[in-house]
Amino acid sequence: MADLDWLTNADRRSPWPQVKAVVAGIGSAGFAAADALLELGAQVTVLDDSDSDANADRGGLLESLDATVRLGEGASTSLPADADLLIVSPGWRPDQPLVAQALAKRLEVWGDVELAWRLMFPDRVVPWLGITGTNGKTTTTQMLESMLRADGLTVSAVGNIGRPIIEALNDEFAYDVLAVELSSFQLHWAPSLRLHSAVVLNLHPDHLEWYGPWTGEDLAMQGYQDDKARIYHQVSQACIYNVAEPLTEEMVAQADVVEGARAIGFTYGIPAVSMLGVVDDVLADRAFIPQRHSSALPLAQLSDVQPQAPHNVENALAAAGLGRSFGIRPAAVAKGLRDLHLGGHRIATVAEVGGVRWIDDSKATNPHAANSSMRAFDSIVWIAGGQAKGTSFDDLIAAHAGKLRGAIVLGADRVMIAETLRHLAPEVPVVVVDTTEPRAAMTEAVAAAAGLAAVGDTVLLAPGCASRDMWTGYDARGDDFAAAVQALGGVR
Ligand code: UMA
Repeated sequence: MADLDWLTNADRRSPWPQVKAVVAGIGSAGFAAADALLELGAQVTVLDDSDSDANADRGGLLESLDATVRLGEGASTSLPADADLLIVSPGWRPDQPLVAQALAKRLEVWGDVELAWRLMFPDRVVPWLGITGTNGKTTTTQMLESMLRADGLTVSAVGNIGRPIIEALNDEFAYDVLAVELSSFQLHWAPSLRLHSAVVLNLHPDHLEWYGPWTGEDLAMQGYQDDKARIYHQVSQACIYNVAEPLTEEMVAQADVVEGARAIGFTYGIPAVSMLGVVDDVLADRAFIPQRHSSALPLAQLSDVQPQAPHNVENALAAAGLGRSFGIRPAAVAKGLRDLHLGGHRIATVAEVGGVRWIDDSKATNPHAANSSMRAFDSIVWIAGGQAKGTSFDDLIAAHAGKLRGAIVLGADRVMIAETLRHLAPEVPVVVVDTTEPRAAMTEAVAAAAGLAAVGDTVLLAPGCASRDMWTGYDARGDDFAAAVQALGGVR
């Protein structure tokens, strides 16, 4: 291996042609990373255990740029002996053989987000506003992007939301700012980020199956929490936390930030000094105004937030906090919220027939998100299930048992959820759908829900689980729900 000690501090100006880089994964993150490294002249090998058509297409493109590409079962079992650097796609765990080999050899191991941070053009360094948390990341990122745009700024929403950050860096025009959604995986593999401002929206068990195998089951939650907390590291302006979740404030207190960075809270209640919150029907800023000790500045009406559920108002306040830390005008917060057309499947009303509301919150892919949904309704027939990803449903069911009129469970972890319901909500009728063909299963679930719902009830698809055991994604699951509800006709 050549003497590449400089790699530890590498940036865009480094002598990349000397580097033999291995990229693990050829999904959107890996492809963007390999492409950027090839452009800088690095020698790139890309490995992926799947030779799907999409991967083969991307592989062909990279080969035409002189990359070496190995696809198919076993492709990632061993690290090329001459590798200097490993770039991992976000979902790769530290204990996977390829990654473990690189770590054992003390190679630099970065995610695509770390690479993007290092490869920013020195003459157009763009501030990053970062968003993480278990739930609400994508919505908050969309809200922030819309607010920044409403202020006349050139912005892109990037990261876990779908667009690799590295791709945006190579856009022809320079951005004023980036709205960056960061997952715990991305934060794990990105040790040098120094964000302008950042928020951890909330923290609840999720992705424990990613941590357990290398932290040990007992420390999985701690590992997840530590990675989320990394977002505050070296923040220069504002560390924004959720007043209702003291753990997020604690993370800020423990963070190593740039001197002068402020801790700013957001709350669904009345804001204290250095917080954003709600006063009557108004979202108000008591953080970014000189008179904050005596007054609050109105930013937007509650009705500007759609859907107007409490957790979504919290998302709007977090986005407003990030935007205000970057100096956007108050009016841009209201305009940004109004301009925003959120993606579907987030507490979307699908039908309202015979006094029963049918709500699609297929985006609720973990128990905490399902909890946010359930908080918004009083009398619920609940459709749940899918892949629970190692999480527990105990707290969720205990918290809402009193308002459940019935529950229908389907998907891979249906039995676990049904058993939890039997223990913690023994009065609630439970229907278990064993069918695994997605459409048929959802049709059965919807029919069972129609049988259990009475006037005044809400049938709520808030699965608390990922959808990939049966569907291609949460959107396909929500679409099947809507189709099955429509097919009921007069519903009830
Ligand atoms: N692979 C292997 N061997 C392994 C594991 C994976 O070869 O042991 C390969 C897979 O075959 C696949 C590739 O690695 O071809 C990884 O692809 P991917 O689909 O997992 O990832 P990307 O397409 O690169 O997308 C990633 C993020 N995916 C994950 O974090 C799992 C996307 O977040 C993100 O939008 C994208 O980068 C751009 O930044 C998605 C996600 O599900 C939405 N995120 C999780 C979440 O929100 O809960 C964290």
